[in-house]
Amino acid sequence: MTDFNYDKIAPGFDRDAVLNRMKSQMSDFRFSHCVRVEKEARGLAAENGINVDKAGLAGLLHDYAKERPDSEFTEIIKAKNLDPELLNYGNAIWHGIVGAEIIKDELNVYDEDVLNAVRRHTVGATTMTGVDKCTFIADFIEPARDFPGIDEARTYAEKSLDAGVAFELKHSIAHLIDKNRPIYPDTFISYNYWINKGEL
Ligand code: DGI
Ligand code: FE
Ligand code: FE
Repeated sequence: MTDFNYDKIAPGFDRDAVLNRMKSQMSDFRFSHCVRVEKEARGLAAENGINVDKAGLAGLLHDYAKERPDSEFTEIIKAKNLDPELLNYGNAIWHGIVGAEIIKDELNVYDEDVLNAVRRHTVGATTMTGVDKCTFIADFIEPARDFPGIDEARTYAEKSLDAGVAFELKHSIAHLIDKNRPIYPDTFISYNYWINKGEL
């Protein structure tokens, strides 16, 4: 597809080298998911007048740390004095919020728009930039996603990014409750904010 222009956002960023690095440290499924999310995020950004390269880079890197061991995340939470409350959760929450720190340290990507989109890609936030929204939604609706509700998710994402975010939060919380899984408080805070916007 289009040329990637990540060097402007993260000077020295070598996409091919990062792809090889990702391929060597995650499952084939996860790797191809990341590449699909990159493409989906770029498409959503283009349709909505948002910085395509920032959305693409965040999409590519969003699950960069997902397959790291728990011990690596807990060490970083302590070493970087991140919110100790994080220690009560697990990989599902850590791979975005703590994963952004790993991306900074290993890939020298310091663009806060990209890092915030990675941090927010699982639980959302009340204040979300266009890049955050594209990354969040692209992760949910990339072409290989198939679950009850995916058609609705894609329809809402087409309607508006805000509707796509609201639907995704509603769907994710309902799914977690159905599976008896704990819910990170920020996920509820995000849900309350986006559902009140009345886009659904
Ligand atoms: O990393 P992905 O699988 O591509 O997608 P994701 O980062 O959106 O979600 C990762 C997992 O986290 C998924 O199984 C759903 C779960 N999750 C989302 N919000 C919460 C959550 N898990 C907990 N425990 N609490 C949450 O609030
Ligand atoms: Fe993720
Ligand atoms: Fe993902």
